[in-house]
Amino acid sequence: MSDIVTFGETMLRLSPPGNERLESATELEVRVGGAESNVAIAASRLGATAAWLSKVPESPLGRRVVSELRSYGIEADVVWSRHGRQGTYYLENAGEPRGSNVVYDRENSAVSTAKAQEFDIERIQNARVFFTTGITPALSTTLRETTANMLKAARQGGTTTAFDFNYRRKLWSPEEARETLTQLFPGIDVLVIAARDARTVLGIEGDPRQLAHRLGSQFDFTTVVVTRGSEGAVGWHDSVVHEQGAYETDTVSPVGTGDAFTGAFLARRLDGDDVPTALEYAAAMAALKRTIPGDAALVTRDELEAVVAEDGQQISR
Ligand code: KDG
Repeated sequence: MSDIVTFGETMLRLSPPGNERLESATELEVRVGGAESNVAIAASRLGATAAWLSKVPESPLGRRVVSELRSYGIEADVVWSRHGRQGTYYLENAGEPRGSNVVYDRENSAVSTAKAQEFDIERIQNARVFFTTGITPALSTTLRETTANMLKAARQGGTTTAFDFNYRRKLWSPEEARETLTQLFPGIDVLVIAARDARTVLGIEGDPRQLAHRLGSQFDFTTVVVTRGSEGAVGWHDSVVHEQGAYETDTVSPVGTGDAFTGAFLARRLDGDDVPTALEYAAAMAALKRTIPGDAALVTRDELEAVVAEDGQQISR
């Protein structure tokens, strides 16, 4: 039995060194990344047992993804497929004003055909938390149904369901995302949503405390966490709103910051923390992730404790 089971696509990530442009790069660094496995890794770094479910091509590329994730200590419980490809993304890194650029090459990936019945659903039903994101249903109509079925199965088994809204504008329009994701809301206990996504996709503007409260009461979530990047996060639970500032950090790589935050939040909640304490650890984990290249938050518990203990580093609360 795992504390947390996640489901989604993990891609190969190819990035030119430094600030090189993709169109002229002569080398590409290979890593792996995907929101749901990033969350599993972050949670496992804090002591949770974590499994990632997916469908992966039986190919050297698929094996690369799975073996790398296993090397980070999470269980990769995958359906190996003879059809479909390994999803890939290219990442150009640059400072402002260019910013970083993501190019997806993930159509017809093996996971896009994954059905709930291909997996051991008891794994989800025996877990304490089942987690997926709004990226998964954006990948195919099959995955829309699979995501809904997995959330339903989790609930039937008494497993807490957690979901990061994670709107990806390169995968679908705000209207499509709103229509699909709000249909999933009744099956979700813990919602994590960026204030930016609430604005773009749900059309909800304004104060993040009111936003968290409004989402929480309107859709019957147990917990809502609204993330605000460098402005921190707001958590709504038991009708009470808690505010958490962001920790100062020297950013080496922002990719995966939100996943590090969510993985830590879930792991600390599973450990018995109340929402404000879990938010504090999540914010510290997010800051530490930004100092680490790659998608995964390869943070130690001692590092996290040290950052939280140095309370003076917080820029706002
Ligand atoms: O959250 C980080 C993710 O964006 C990255 O790991 C890639 O999962 C990914 C996606 O679909 O964008």
